[in-house]
Amino acid sequence: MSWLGKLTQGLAKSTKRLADNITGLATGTLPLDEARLDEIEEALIAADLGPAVAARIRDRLADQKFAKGIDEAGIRMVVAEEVEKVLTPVALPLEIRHKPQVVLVVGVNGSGKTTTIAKLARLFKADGHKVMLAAGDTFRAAAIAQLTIWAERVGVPIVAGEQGGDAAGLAYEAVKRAQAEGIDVLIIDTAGRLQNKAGLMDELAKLKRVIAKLDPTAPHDVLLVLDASTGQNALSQIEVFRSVAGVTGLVMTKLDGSARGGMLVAAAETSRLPIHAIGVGEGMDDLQPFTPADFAAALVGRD
Ligand SMILES: Nc1nc2c(ncn2[C@@H]2O[C@H](COP(=O)(O)OP(=O)(O)OP(=O)(O)O)[C@@H](O)[C@H]2O)c(=O)[nH]1
Ligand SMILES: [Mg+2]
Repeated sequence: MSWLGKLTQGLAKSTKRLADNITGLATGTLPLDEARLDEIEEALIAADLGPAVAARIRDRLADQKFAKGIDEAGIRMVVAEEVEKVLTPVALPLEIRHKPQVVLVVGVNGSGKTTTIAKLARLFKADGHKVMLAAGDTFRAAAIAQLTIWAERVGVPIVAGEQGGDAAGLAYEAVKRAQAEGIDVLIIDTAGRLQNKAGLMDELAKLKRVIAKLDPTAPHDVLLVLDASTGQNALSQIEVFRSVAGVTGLVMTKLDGSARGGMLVAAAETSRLPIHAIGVGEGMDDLQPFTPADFAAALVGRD
């Protein structure tokens, strides 16, 4: 299936949620009165687009040009246009601009960090870059094993140590090897224990400090992986990780099978951080940079 097909299929639940929320809101007295505009605005907030985007769409629907009426397809078109406007400045693929470029991947447990790393490695490798992975989540033995399996599957080298080992020390070794071996992109996995914010902060700060000894400009990217299905919680994760890790960009995963794809729009609107890629499945090829127009059309269910 094509990426666009996967995106559309993946967003099906989100599309349905949005459609269900606005169903019936276009019919009735015309022009759209305040009460109905309020209902539409609430429906858009309930579809996770965020209050600011919902308010802008409401303002547009209040325009005189809709005095003769608007149907549901018309509302969907206005929503798609606004969604595209929000996403256009932030839909930026991760660019390789250093050698080796050190990419640190952070996020809460289960958000999809390790899988995303494998998918990114696959994308970079396909673009002809030499990729290396580092198993910086030394907290769980399973995490090291999982990344090792992915490295084999994708066909890239991995630097891994013992469970319980020092993550910063491992990252240091990985950067050193990447420099020595002419690697283009080094992607470092990390543990995601958010329950202990102080511990997480210490570990990430130490990791960054240690690799900066080998390259003062590293890490070049700090990617926060967000699980779309966590809904509004994703917004607070952005705030926390921005302050503890200096996040430079986002990846949103699990847009497939979640009804909360609208979160991507709210995350873009509130954080203004680049959204480098989106995940619509568990396979190696299920992560891609995205085109705002395609995402917006898929979200509102428009061809
Ligand atoms: N459906 C779907 N599942 C995904 C996606 N990305 C990751 N997953 C699944 O989510 C689960 C957790 O992914 P991991 O990559 O292990 O997440 P993690 O952040 O590394 O988790 P920890 O190492 O426990 O902190 C796995 O079962 C993945 O297959 C996605 O885009 N779509
Ligand atoms: Mg992991």
